[in-house]
Amino acid sequence: MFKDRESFKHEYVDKLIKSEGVLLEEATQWNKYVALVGLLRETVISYQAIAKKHEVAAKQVYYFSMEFLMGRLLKYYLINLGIEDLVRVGLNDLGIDLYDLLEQEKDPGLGNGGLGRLAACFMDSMAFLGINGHGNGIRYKYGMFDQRIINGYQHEVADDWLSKGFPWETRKPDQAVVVKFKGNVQVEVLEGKLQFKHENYEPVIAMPYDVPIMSYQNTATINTLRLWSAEPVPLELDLESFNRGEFQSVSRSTVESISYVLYPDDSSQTGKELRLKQEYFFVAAGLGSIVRTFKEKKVPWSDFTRWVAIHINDTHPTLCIPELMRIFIDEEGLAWEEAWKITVNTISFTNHTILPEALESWPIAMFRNFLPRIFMIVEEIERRFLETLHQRFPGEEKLILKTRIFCDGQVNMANLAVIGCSSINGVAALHTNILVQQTFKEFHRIFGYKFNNKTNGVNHRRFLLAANPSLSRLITESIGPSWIEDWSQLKNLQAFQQDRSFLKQLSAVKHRNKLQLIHLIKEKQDIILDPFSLFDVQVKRIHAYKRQLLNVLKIMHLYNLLQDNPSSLNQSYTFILGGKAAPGYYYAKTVIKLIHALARKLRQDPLAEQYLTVVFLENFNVSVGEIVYPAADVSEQISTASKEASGTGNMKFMMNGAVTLGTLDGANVEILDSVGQENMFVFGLNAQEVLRYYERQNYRSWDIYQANPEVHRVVDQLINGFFNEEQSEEFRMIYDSLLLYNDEFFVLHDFAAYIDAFKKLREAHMHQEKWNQMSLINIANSGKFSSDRAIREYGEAIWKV
Ligand code: OX2
Repeated sequence: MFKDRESFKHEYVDKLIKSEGVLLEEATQWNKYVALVGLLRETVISYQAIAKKHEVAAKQVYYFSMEFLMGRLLKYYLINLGIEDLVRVGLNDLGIDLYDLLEQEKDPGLGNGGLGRLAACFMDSMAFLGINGHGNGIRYKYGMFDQRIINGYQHEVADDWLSKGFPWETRKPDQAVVVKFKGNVQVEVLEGKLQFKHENYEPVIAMPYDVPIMSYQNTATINTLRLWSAEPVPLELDLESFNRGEFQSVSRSTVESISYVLYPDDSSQTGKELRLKQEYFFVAAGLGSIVRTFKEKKVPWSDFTRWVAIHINDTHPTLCIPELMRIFIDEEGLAWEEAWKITVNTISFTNHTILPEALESWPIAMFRNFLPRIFMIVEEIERRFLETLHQRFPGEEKLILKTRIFCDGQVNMANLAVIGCSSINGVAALHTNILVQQTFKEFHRIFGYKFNNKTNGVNHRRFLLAANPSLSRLITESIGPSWIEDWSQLKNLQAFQQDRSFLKQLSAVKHRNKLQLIHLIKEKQDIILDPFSLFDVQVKRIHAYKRQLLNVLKIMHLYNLLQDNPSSLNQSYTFILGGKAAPGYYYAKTVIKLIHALARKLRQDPLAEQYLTVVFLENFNVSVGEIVYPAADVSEQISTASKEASGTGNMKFMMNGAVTLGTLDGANVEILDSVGQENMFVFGLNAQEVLRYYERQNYRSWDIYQANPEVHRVVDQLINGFFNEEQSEEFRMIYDSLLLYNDEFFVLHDFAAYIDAFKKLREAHMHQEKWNQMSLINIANSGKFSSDRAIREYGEAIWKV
């Protein structure tokens, strides 16, 4: 690309003039940033053009997801292109600090949490492995809100990430697709065949914006993330059909609202009209463009599955099933049977949660009103499905009830997804077992062959190589650089277990990374932390099942120990928590306030101040994560067993040498398998025990409260003025969740075991060398949690690429 530093400088200054219209001396930081991105983007898309030319015909994978939590791209692409140093030095010659330009980039927050970040990691690994895999999603005008904390309360600020533009994207008007909502369907018989004519609909233009996806040093596979934005149809475009009454005009604001904002709640389904519109919008747009591309091949429809795989990320894009059927039948004239066979064989589905409140369903009347033709198709899918069920399982009413698409006035999207896909996977072994044995038990009898596990993975090049350069350097010096492209090589670090000098360096790296985090927290929140303190971190969405509350109660308990005996803690602990609460989730917001109340209480007590610090990291997002994971000593993964499908933060921490304190939930089970009991602190009920309690309904949190004085004390402190005399009612809701509502997430049950595990952890941390060994073993065994491993499995077993 750039021959040398001089040619880079030349091209860069030229780019500033040609694209930004400014000379170097006049350029703002933003101009300088845009020019650099422009250069990189052009380079990457020119690789794409060349790759296309040489491309041997290959199957294309389309990953449909409502969320892509990409994080910043500039630094990462500099690394992938292998030009970070050249660019840094070149810019420096021009009087520009690369760091300042990196700071110009907004963090594109088009996702809530794990699900969206997983999609982003998968995009990278597909490009890395040479799979032609493209993302299909929504270009939300406003992504995940920015979290501000005022007096301990969360405030949401709109994330206006596009205000100055997003220089990585290219608008593609020639590839726009028209999406049709509402209206009515005329059925006619033409030459003995039924014809369906959609009339009076409300058209919306889906405008694609493409972002090129390039992974580490692989210039032969440049993929595309295509994000759709909703625009009104210019009437003059098709005045005749408008005059014929074929479609209705819709106001600009109604149309634009479709891609206006990301729903900021990943744990409950609200059944809102706008969300249904968003789902159909990006599904219809994506499939429209896939079919258009396929038709250029001029091969028969029966070859569709050979060339195309469509993956749906959770149930949000389930409308792919009826929409693909609609295209095949109404637009391409295929018979139902053939269309169905192709559809099922092309589409695969990942489930990410068993929380009942997150499983999507739509009121039938709303669904029919917005998507009249799709509704007819879903009805027919169910009719045919029931027909086969009655034949195969005569008289099995329960089985039939549990697998219906239409039930209790709702359209059940998970059931539609299972019926219409060839593969359904869970995201960790435990989660998949629960899917098969509980959530989709009946379906498992019908379609056992469809179910499989694909344990999640994370992009180790972003979360280790790029996020933790000090550790990456140490690893490369020790085992060579091949781990960057081959995750299994990390295992070779195991050989350094007894190497004192290595372990010392490892601990020095951790110290350096802590200083970096301390710097960030000082800058952003004006709080000063002690780098010699143990950093215990829990960063993730705030949710009752993730049990940030359990962590808080633990810290309160440590405080109580200190009150009773000032010499009970012999080292200093820093508890770092962070994460966003859904704006309407009152309980989660109260937990944030509680964390702040505790932080204040500790700050105000001179004794506690020496040993215990609590910090709430404001506005946790991908960029903040990249600084936090490398600095953690302890990774808190303490969800109620069975509730966290997988977790991916657990993997990012582990890769960076943090030791896990966790329950046997989600992928923690597999982390334990990898590192062994001596290198992880496990506690609490396991999934089976939790599920048994739910089934038998024989858990009594009150009994634990009565029996355990330590539990009694911290629970009382929630409401007895411990935090603040005047506002002792503030945390009543949390108190009630534990006692009045019988502690749905077993916080009190697991409290004693958690305290015990933490005590063991504290003891272990006293032996520095032993601790560093544990840290090393975690890093050495984290390779299997690379998304490269996960995507290889998806590619081989599901997409057949
Ligand atoms: C999350 C799950 O809660 C988490 O356990 C998992 O690691 C992640 O998806 C990626 O698979 N929304 N977010 C999730 O599920 C849903 C639904």
